[in-house]
Amino acid sequence: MFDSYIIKGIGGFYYVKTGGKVVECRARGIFRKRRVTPVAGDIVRLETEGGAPVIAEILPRKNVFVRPPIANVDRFFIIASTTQPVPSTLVIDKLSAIAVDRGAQPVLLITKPDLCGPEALASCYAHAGFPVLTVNAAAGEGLEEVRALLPGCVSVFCGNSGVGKSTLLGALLPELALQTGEISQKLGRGRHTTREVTLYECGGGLVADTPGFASLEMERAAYIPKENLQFVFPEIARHFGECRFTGCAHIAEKGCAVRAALEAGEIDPTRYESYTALYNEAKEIKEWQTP
Ligand SMILES: Nc1nc2c(ncn2[C@@H]2O[C@H](COP(=O)(O)OP(=O)(O)OP(=O)(O)O)[C@@H](O)[C@H]2O)c(=O)[nH]1
Ligand SMILES: [Mg+2]
Ligand SMILES: [Zn+2]
Repeated sequence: MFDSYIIKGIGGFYYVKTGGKVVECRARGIFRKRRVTPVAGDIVRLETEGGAPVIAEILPRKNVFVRPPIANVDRFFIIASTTQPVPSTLVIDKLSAIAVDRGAQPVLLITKPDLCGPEALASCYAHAGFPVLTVNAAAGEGLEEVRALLPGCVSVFCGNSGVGKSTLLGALLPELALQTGEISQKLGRGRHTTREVTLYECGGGLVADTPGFASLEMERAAYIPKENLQFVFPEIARHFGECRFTGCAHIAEKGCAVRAALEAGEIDPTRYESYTALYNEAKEIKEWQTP
């Protein structure tokens, strides 16, 4: 897809796919001076320094994320399991809001439908305005729907530790033989939690497996000003300009079209709860605290 791009970075070394092969290299010192960290997904220009390849330039990024560290993302598959771990709609909604804010498409991907019915979680997203897929990797169910979204795009699998990101990637790329983690059993021992972001060629696009997180805070780098939050919830954005008051925050105002849509069942309650939670969080962040 790209000429030369970073597939993985570990401890100051970068693995760059270029001309059909992978080269290990360092980055020019200038990046550290400028406080720019190369990340997976970066499109780079290599030069030779003392006989070894070095990253000399990072081409302009479409977007860049701190956690997971990755650039030029077209689509985030936000992966949530029906149970083990129990899904958090707030975490899903934060991730989808950040994705939309940075020009990437969110897709909710529900795993472990064999353990618990996916309907409850899927119904929260019935009106969210982005795709919802259910996948059972072991049974091969739902994989075609995932594959259909891969060509020509940089996709990222993100979500809590143990939801099945690596398992899904392994089902899409069986030749990879990715190691996945056994949850609960033998705590620590024999667990293969993904440690770094790695980009794989998959189905005519690039897919990143990422390490999960135990909790997600709205990181400073991902801060969305409260006025912009209405635009990153597609089902709320749809009502922009319909409220009685311009500048309506859709919290307690009279004549609010968003609250009317909520009461009419056109916006799902947990999505609206997440909107208000993020709005109140954003209200607390002072301008000088932002990057
Ligand atoms: N029952 C069931 N188990 C699954 C399913 N998908 C994954 N698992 C199991 O869930 C556990 C965790 O899967 P992983 O793929 O390692 O999860 P991960 O999201 O990559 O986790 P981290 O790398 O820690 O972020 C493994 O034991 C998988 O076998 C599923 O659809 N059903
Ligand atoms: Mg993993
Ligand atoms: Zn309103």
